[in-house]
Amino acid sequence: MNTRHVSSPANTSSVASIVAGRPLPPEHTAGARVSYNPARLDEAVAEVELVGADGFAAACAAAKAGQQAWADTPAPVRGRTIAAAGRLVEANAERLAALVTREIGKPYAEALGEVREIVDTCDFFLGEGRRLYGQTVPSEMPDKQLLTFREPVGVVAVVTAGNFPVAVPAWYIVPALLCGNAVVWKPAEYAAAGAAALHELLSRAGLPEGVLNIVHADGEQTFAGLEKALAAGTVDKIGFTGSSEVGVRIGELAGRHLQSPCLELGGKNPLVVTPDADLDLAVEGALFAGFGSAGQRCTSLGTLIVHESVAEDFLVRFTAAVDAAAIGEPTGPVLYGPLLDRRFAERFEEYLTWIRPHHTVHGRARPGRITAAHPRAGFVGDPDTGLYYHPVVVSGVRPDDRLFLEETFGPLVGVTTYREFDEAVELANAPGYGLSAAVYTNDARTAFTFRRRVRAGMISVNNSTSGAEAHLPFGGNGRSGNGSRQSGVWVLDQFTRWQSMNWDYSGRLQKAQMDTAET
Ligand code: UN1
Repeated sequence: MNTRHVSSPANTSSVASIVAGRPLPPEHTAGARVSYNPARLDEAVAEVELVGADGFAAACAAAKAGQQAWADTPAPVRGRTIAAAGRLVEANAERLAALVTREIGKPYAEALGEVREIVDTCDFFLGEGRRLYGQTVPSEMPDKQLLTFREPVGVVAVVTAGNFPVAVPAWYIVPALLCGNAVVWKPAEYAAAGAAALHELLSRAGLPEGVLNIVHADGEQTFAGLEKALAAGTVDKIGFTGSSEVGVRIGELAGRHLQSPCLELGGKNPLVVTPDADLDLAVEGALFAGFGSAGQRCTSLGTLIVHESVAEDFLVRFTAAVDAAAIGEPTGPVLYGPLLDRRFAERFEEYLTWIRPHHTVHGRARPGRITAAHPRAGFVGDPDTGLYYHPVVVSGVRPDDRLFLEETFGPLVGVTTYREFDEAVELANAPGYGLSAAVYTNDARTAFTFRRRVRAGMISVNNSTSGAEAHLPFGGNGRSGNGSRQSGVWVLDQFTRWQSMNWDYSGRLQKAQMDTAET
């Protein structure tokens, strides 16, 4: 660890890029930034030394140099290393979760759940180390055997957001390592301390030098670094979780090098409440989906689509639940705490300004009606110094509203109504994302029709849009991603390439398509 910033208070750590087990040399330094506690903006959590594009590329080169030895390690042995990493994370779960809470304001219970998800991921991939199956395939010719193998792709560059600062990176890092790849991880700068702590724990599991590296850099230097590394052939796969706008840029960059990245982007996730739904259950699900993590999950609820016959009743119950929710100091039992970082707070404030009455969209005047706003007095945190925001419910949201179309990434839920089921499906698909979608219904036909017709990677029936489990395919389509999937066995297709082998033991040259055995 770099210890240059000795003037920092005792509980402020110094965070540097660690490549092949050592801090990157000073010539790569390109500025610094501080990560703050969003509940107390005068409290620095970490001073983060940033590197430039050359530093990023140097990390990729080091990863390339270390990768082959790791790929040569038998997969079951790699699995045991992953398991050891999981045990280290488990043994340090409270410490890591507390750091996550302090650095990004995630309620402690959620932060602990996030750490638990890393352990679950390691548990899952321990077993995969003993499988990582290939296939034996029949040949069309006699005395010939066809086989398939999974081979690591090489170096995986992992670029992650800070809303799930440890679990989502682990969704990439753990399977990528299990598959025999080396990793260069670039976490969000505002979540660098938690990332550094996770990196340190995973590194202690016994990975060979250069196999797991962490680089702190700003967005533009990361792009430039990726470009250099792609040109040098030292990055073979990019895994990116973040906004759809940045995802498009990553996709373009990777495409120029004929690579297909793993893109997990934003969402405008609908939750449909049908007339036969259990309304109290739907209220509970919508509250957690919309306001859990302050609405800062890519799977957070965007728009409630409620059948007009139950809309009024639902809205009364929902706003009452929102008003009663505990919001504040994230170390306590709250629904949500502060927003992640100033950047997100500023963006959220833009939406708040926009929804004030008489703002116009597409040239037409349309009032935005706030039907629920938490009284400031209800906060147990310090709203003057922390990035705390009222929960906002906006009813009467129309399909051409910004609020209907854009991911707001904050404690804001739009509500609209529908008459026919087809209309609900149309509204659910309209924003063009396709990550997660939920329906509350007690009718199996409605549930399965919804699943089939809503273009989302993940469908929930009578449950929240958020809260995906660690062993199901995670990912989306449209503006939510390029169809890549994380988690479970499905992610193996991201971090391995299929190689086939044909072995002819006939003692003669058999020609495919020409010597095919007659039937
Ligand atoms: C994200 O917000 O980037 O579904 C991922 C969930 C989480 C993952 C969210 N387990 O809520």
